Order: sequence, then structure tokens, then C-alpha cells
Amino acid sequence: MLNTAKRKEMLRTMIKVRAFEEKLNDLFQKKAMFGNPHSYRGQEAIAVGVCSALEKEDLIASYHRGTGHIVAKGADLYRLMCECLGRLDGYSKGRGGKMHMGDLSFGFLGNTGTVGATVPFATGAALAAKIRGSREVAVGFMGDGAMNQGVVHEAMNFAGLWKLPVVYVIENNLYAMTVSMERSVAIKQLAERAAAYGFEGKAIDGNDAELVFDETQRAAEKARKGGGATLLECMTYRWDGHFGGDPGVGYRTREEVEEWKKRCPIMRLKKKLIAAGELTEAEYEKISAAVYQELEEVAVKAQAAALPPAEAEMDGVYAREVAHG
Ligand SMILES: Cc1ncc(C[n+]2csc(CCOP(=O)(O)OP(=O)(O)O)c2C)c(N)n1
Ligand SMILES: [Mg+2]
Repeated sequence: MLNTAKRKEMLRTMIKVRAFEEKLNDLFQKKAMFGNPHSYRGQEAIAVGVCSALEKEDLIASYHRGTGHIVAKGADLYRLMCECLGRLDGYSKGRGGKMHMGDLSFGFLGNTGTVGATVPFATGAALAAKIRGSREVAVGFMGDGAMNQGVVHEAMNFAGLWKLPVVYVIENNLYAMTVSMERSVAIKQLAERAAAYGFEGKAIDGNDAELVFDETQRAAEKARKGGGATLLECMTYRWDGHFGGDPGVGYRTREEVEEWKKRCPIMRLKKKLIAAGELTEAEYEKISAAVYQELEEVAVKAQAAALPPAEAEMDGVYAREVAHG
């Protein structure tokens, strides 16, 4: 079992992940953000459970619903917020936005809006680690919908064949935009597909941060010892719509959403800690207030930060179309 300090740290990081999402949604509503948020609320135990079990040098590839992973891996909140708001101080100098950034200093390979692309990213990073003989493990996060992309199967087959040090994490929130799992997949658990690539697949409760931690740690250690890949399917639910403009109901019932909200991953860990005498209600309130206050300050500072100058428009552009004729 994890010690009190680690459990509390995970609780605090989950609150941070949620506070970041809520701030981003708020800024989007106020038209203060470029692009569109894809809220991670409800899925916090996965980002935090996985990233807390990794070492700093381990690498993660993240997707469109990815700010939670980036926070949990140890991003600087100001730089992350700046990128989401298109500011020069952001991880991509404000030109990538919330779906396109990366920073290897804390093991963040990058995120992408191309559904399924994290799988070949993480597989490539794992191949590089194997060739170098380093101890890094790569993690590829993806949604349930991503599992139906062709490139995912190519990359997983490759990882199975080469016994690469990689952990694939499916965040199965039961929907890909408005399409339910039931309407798009013929099997019950996506983890079953791992058998076809020759490695272990396991479906787990993705709202239990400690369980996600334990399973990730086990998979990562196996990968470090040359045991190859693992596919972890974490069952969860997104509380909000697919993106900022989606109310999240219509294709889902209000009852279903409410039912899942009762399984809140933050409340779950909080209750466990209180029951074990490791946390008091007052202490929880204090931690939460401090995190929300920090996010308030980060947002104010990021909103006041400089936008990229127009004359830097072509900096960092490595290829461009040349007009003919
Ligand atoms: C290659 C590709 N096809 C389609 C899209 C449009 N699209 C964006 S998110 C999404 C659904 C992804 O669902 P899932 O993988 O379950 O992730 P979730 O949004 O549920 O976290 C789709 C189809 C895209 N971005 N990229
Ligand atoms: Mg999904």
C-alpha cells in the first residue's frame, strides 16, 4: 500500500488537474481562450495514477483530452496555461495551443489532436529507449475511440514483436464524441485485443487512483526488465461534453452522467484517507483552497502575458508550400 505522503500528494494532484480543467472551461466561456477545451473532469485518477507511478525520465504521449496528463507529469502550470491561451511563454511559444506542445525536460513527448497518434509516438520512443539501452518506459495514452484507428494496431503489433518498454493506457470513457462503445465495438473490453499482439491486456477501474498506480507500476517494472508491453484499459467517464460546445447529454442520459459523478475519483481517495485517519475534512478544504487559489493566480498572470509577435510568424516553421506559376 502507498504511504500517507504519497496518497496525499496524489489527491492534491488530482485536485490540481480538475482545477486546471475548470479554469480552462471558465476562460473558454469568457472567450479568453483560443481553440476549444476537452474537459478531463471525471478521469483524473488515470492521469494521476499513471504519472505518479512513473519516473521523471519516463515519457508520456498525450492526446486531445490531455491537459490532465501534462499537469500530472509535472508541467509548470503557468507555461501550460500560457500555451492554452496562445501566449509566448507557453510550451510551444503560444503557437500550438492546448493540443500541440511538448517538453522533454519532464518526460512529456507531446500531445496531438490526431486521434490514435499517441500510440506510434510512444512506440517509437520505446524503440529508441531499447536501442539506447536506457531504462526509460514510454506511456501512450488514448481514448476508447482511438483503439479503432488502423495505426494503433500497426504500432501495437510492432511493440509486441520487439518486446518494447511501453505501457498503453486506454481511458475508456464509453464514448468517442457522441458514439457509444456499444455502437462501435463488437467486444466488451478493449483490453482483450492485447492477446492479438502477444502481450498482456487488463481492464481495471479507472476511477481508483491507487489501483491505476499499482497496475502502472507493475507494467512499468515489467517493461524495464525486458518483459515488453502492457495494455491497461481504465474504465471511466467524462463528466462534461466532448468539447466546450457540447452539453454532453442527448447521446447520454442525465441519469447516466449523475450516476458516474457519484463515482468521483477525487472523493473516492479523499474518503479513503479520512477513513484511515490520514486526512481530516478541514485539511482537505485547505489543500483544495490552496490549489484553486494557485490556478486563479496562474490564469491572471497568463492572461496578462504577451502574445507571439507577428514578425516571429515563420520561426520554427521547417517546411512550407512554395506557390507555383
Ligand atoms: C484521425 C482523427 N479522426 C477523427 C478526429 C475527430 N475526433 C476528435 S476527438 C474524436 C473522438 C475520440 O474519442 P476517444 O478516443 O474515445 O477519446 P475521448 O474524446 O473520449 O477522450 C474524434 C473522432 C480526429 N481528431 N483525428
Ligand atoms: Mg472516449
